[in-house]
Amino acid sequence: REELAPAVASILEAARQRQGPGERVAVTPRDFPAAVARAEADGRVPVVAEVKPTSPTTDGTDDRDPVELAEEMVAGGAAALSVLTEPEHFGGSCETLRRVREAVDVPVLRKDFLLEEQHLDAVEADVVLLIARFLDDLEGMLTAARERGFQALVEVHDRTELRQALDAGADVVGVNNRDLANLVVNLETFEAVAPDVPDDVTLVAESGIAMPADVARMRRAGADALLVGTAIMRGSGTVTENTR
Ligand code: IGP
Repeated sequence: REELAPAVASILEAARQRQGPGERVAVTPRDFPAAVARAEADGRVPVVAEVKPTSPTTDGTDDRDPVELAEEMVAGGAAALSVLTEPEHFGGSCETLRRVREAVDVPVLRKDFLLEEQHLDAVEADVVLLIARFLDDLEGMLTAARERGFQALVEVHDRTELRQALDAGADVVGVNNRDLANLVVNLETFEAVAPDVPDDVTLVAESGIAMPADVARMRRAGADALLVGTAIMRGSGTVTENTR
């Protein structure tokens, strides 16, 4: 296997240890592609606003109430939300996700390092993140996610992973501008992968979107939606103010 940044290796190690609760969930999801299309039709840039208290590349932990933040993000126009549930490196929790999903009516993505089927059983969400790079059996996980009612955002970082995602049947694809091997962000990542994504796939640009020029750039390159964490957490929580 490839060399990974120590922080990422440690995240994966912790994720492998985690046990699912054993009880299979059955969700009726809020439709993510429809929420993206609705935002677009309303003249809003479709933003997936992320509740991320901390990360391996962030200083300190944001201890504001995640539910209040989530409500502000939705009031500010977010088409959907992403909530970190990884506890040790991102300050997330499944309980936070549950409370956020109860408080808002937009689709909520569960952001975590889900490596096995049993990890899908922890909590109800509308969309789960599946990171192609870390999943040997992506198709199996995609099927397992769908069996439970989830939609899946399959995250890729290059065209090889995109091919794997499409072959596995992904219909929502995220291109992570951050390379999980070294944690470096480069917006060219999205630009290199986007041309190979079929039109009927909902395409999300992830990470490193910090200002309006980045938004415009990702949109020009074909992003249907933008996943923004740090830039939104840093500000007051409203999308319009914080994608500046
Ligand atoms: C958000 P940023 O640079 O706006 O904070 O990035 C999101 O893309 C990032 O949190 C992320 C992530 C992940 C986190 C993308 N893929 C996988 C954990 C796991």
